[in-house]
Amino acid sequence: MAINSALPPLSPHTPGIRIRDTVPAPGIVHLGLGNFHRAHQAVYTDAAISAHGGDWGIIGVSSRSRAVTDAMHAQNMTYTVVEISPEGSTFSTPRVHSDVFVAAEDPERVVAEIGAPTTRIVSLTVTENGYTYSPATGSLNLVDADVQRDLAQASAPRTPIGQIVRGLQQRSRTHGQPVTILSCDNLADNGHHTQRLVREFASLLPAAEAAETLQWIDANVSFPSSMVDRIVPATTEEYRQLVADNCGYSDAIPVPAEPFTMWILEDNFIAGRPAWEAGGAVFTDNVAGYEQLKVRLLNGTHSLIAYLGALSGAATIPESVGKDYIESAARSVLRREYLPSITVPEAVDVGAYEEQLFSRWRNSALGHRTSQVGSDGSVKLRQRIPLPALEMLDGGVMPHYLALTAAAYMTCVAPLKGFDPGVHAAAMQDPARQLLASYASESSTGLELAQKVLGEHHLLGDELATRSGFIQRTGDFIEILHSHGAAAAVREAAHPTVPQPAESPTVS
Ligand code: CS2
Repeated sequence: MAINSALPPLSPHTPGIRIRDTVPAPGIVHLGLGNFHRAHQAVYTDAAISAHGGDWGIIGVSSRSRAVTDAMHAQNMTYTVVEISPEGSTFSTPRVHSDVFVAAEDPERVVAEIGAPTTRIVSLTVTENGYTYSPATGSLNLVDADVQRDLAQASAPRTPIGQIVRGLQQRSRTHGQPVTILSCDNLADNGHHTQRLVREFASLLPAAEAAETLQWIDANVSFPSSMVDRIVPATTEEYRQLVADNCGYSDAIPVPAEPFTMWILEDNFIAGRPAWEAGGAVFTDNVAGYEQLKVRLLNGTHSLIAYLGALSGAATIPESVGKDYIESAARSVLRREYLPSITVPEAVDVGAYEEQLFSRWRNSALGHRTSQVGSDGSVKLRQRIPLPALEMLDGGVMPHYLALTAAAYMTCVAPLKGFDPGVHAAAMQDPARQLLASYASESSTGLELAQKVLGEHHLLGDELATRSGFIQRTGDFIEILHSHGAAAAVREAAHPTVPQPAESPTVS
């Protein structure tokens, strides 16, 4: 992986870099050692420890891959964060990981680390998909083989929720010290979402064990919500080269990131926390307002940009949003369909927020891929579309652009027979890809596909599954995307050619 074998590898002794000379003692176990964590929470933690000290080192757990853990060991727990903007790049080298390892290689250690008395926070960036919840119900996905296995056997859990519950049980049975579970993923109300799944898992254990575990959790574990925001693409050879050229060392695992970063948290840490405000984190009682703002305006709009872009041949988000019709669709879904569904926090100027989003998306130096944002739509869209869509439908208005988002997603990952959505759509990964492809192979029209995916499979939840007008509209857009392309579908969303009286809410 080395770029230039003549260059020394990055280490704390590399001349000319500012870096902590010892790794901090651990206080946090983090599940999900991907790029996002290393460019976000790790950077805030570095600032907190630099400003105020404290044993808040992070034990980073990668679920399966050794790529990051091997390199972190080889580089003495450090790596480069490369802030990329069209004006230029800046480089920094956080060093906050006390240790890192791979869960699949040492599953018992995950439980032991979560259970250790030194651990006061267990944080997660495991993506929407890592929570093993069912998009249809929002509850634990009991048909997932790993969930079933983790419930049936106490040892070597594989799912993050299973690992957490087994680690909490260890705490309750040994020292009994309280701990905070901190979700840092893009899930609406992520603290409560995680708490619900953890409690649900615990409640499915054998009766006596379930009661004891739940009681301990309720008294000793806090689940603050947090809103995380920073665009962090995947590492490529180009970024390794950039580091080599600018820093004079070779780093196998640099993390590219946009300059913008934001972290809003609920201050509910039962066993203490680092002074993350030193890195700019904001503690507030209104995390929910910020989460909705971010998950809908940023992430929801991002999905539409990714799917329409991929279908238009755009490899990256800046290339996609650079097409006039995609920018116009993005602005419309943001303003007309996502915005009315949220209460904007008082401190936020929504016009400025929108402009800032577009300028972040246009950061062409960053090369954020449409296939990356488009991946895992089956679990991401469940967080983004249903609530705003239902609110509009209940108010008698058809959310055309949200239906277009769902249709563009299906066209990318489950196209009808004979349609090739292109290489960027093909590169999108999705846990439901195979299942949706089988629905597509049994469908001959867009409507049939939409009915199967939304109506029968409940991909966007139980409630939207009952809204035939929305499903019909999604089917229309699938047809247009297949026959006339993304620009035509955007025209149809802007000037619908079919009368669309939105249905009144279904009576249950
Ligand atoms: C993106 C996010 O992949 C996606 O779905 O919308 O990863 C987005 O880049 C981050 O949430 C920005 O904070």
